Amino acid sequence: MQNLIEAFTNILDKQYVLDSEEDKAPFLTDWRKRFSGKALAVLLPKTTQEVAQIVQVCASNQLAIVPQGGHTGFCGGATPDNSGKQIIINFKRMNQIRAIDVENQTITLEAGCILQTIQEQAAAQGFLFPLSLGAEGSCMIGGNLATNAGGTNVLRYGNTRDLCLGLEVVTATGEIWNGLKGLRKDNTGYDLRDLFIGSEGTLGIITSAVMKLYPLPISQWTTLVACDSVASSIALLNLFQKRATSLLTGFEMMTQESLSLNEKHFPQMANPLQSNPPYTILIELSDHESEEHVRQLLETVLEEAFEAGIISDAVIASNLSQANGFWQMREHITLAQAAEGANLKHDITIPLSSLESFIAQTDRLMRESYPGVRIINFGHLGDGNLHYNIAPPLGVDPQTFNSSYEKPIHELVYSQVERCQGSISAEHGIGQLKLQELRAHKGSVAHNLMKALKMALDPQNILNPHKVLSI
Ligand code: FAD
Ligand code: 2HG
Ligand code: ZN
Repeated sequence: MQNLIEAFTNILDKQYVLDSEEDKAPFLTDWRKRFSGKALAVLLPKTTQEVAQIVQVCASNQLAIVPQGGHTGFCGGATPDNSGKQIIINFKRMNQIRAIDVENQTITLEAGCILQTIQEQAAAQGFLFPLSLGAEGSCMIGGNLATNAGGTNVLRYGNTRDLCLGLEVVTATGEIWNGLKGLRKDNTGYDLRDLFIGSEGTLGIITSAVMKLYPLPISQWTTLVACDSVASSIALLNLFQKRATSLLTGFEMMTQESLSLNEKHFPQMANPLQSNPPYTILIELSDHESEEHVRQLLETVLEEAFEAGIISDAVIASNLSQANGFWQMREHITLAQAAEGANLKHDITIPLSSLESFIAQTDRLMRESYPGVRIINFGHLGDGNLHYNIAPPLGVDPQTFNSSYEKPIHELVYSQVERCQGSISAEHGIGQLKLQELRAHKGSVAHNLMKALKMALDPQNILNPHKVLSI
C-alpha cells in the first residue's frame, strides 16, 4: 500500500494525495448520507495528464477507481465501497474554463467546473448555459455529464447529453481520447461521446468537455398556477406547448402534500396561491423579444386556460426576486424531505399520455398498502419526469419504516412504471442504488449489451466497479 501512495506522490504533490482518515472523511459519504465507504486514498489531480498517469498506476495494480465530482448524486455512484482498496479521483482542482468560442457558441470546460460558475461565466459573455438544477452550486460538469443530468430546462434545451458536443476522456488503460471538436455534425462511425455520457464513470473518466451555449434571453416571466387534477395539468402543458412553443422553458409540478412539507420546514416558502390547490404548476416563459411581448402571451394563454376550466387560480411574479422565490419554493422540496428524514426516492419518467393513470393507480395502491404514508410527488412535468417520493407516516421512524418497506414500495412503484412503459431512472442514474432494478427492468438483451460494452472498454473492471452493473 505504501508503494502505491508513493507512486501517486510521484505524480501529484504530496498535499494532493490524501491518505489520512481525517483528510479522506469529507469524500466518503454521499449528499443523502445514504452511502458511506472507505478509500485507500483521495487524489486531487490538476491536469488530464496527471489523471492518465494515475489510471496507468491503477491499471498496473488492478486498483479500482471511483471518479468524483461534487458528490451530489442521488444513487451512490461517487461513493467507494467498504473494502478500503479503492481510490477516489476528485475533480475539484480541474476547474478551468479552457475556452469560450463566441462564433461557434461553445464553451470548453474541465470536468471540475462548478455548474453555477459555468452559468455565470457564460452570462458574463452574453450567453445562456441552460443546464440548471438544485445542486448547481456544488455539482460539477464532469458529474453532470457522467449522470446525464436533467433539471429544469430540459423541455426546451434537452438533457446534459443534448448540450454536449465533444469530450476528452481518460480510458481504463490510461490513454487520453481527445474528442474535443465543437462540431454539430460528425458521423465518423460509432458515437464515443454518447457512450461515455451517462455511464457514471464506469467506461471512462471525463476530463474535459465542449458544451453548447445559447443567446441569453432578455425577457422572462414566471407564474404559479392552480390545477385541480393531473388531467388539467397535462391539458395546461399541451396548451402552453401549442401557444408558446419554444418560449416555454419551464413546466414544473408540485402536489399539495409536497408544498405542505416545504412549509413545515421552511415557513418562508409558503405557497403564494391562497387556494392551496391539489397541483401547483410553475411555468416559465423566456424570449429574446420585449418583456411586454412575453407578458402578453402569458396572460393570453392563462386567460384561455381559465375559460376552458383548466386552471382555477394564478399568480404572475411581478419581478425577478418574486420569480426566484417561486423557483426556490420548487427546489426546497428536496431539502424539506431531507430535513424530515430519510425517504424513498423514485425518479421516473412516464409517457404523458399514461401519467394520469399512473398517478391514480399508484396513489391508490400505495395508500391501501401503506396507510398513512406521505406521497411527496413533484417534478419536471414538462418532461413526464416525476419525483414520486415516499415519506413514512407521521410519527414513524424513517429508518425503521425503510428497512421494512423499502423493497416492496420500490416494487409497487416500478411495476406501475413498467405497466405504463416508463423508465425507472429519468435523470439521477443507477449508481449502486438501482442495480437490481436496472437488471429487472432494462430487458436482458439491453443488459447484456451493456455488459459487453463494459468488458470491452474496461476488461479489468477497475472503473467504478459495482456501479450501474453489478460486476
Ligand atoms: P457526483 O455525485 O460526484 O458523481 C455522480 C456520478 O458521476 C458518479 O458515478 C461518479 O463516479 C461519476 N463522475 C463524476 N465525475 C466524473 C468524471 N469526471 N468522469 C467520469 N465519471 C464521473 N439531478 C438531476 O438530474 N436533476 C435535478 O434536478 C437534480 N437536482 C438536485 C438537487 C439537489 C438538491 C441535489 C443534492 C442533487 C440533485 N440532482 C439532480 C442530482 C445531482 O446533482 C446530479 O446527478 C449531478 O449531475 C451530479 O453531479 P456531481 O458533480 O455532484 O457528481
Ligand atoms: C429535483 O428535481 C431533483 O428537484 C431532486 O431532481 C428530486 O429530491 C428529489 O427526489
Ligand atoms: Zn429532478
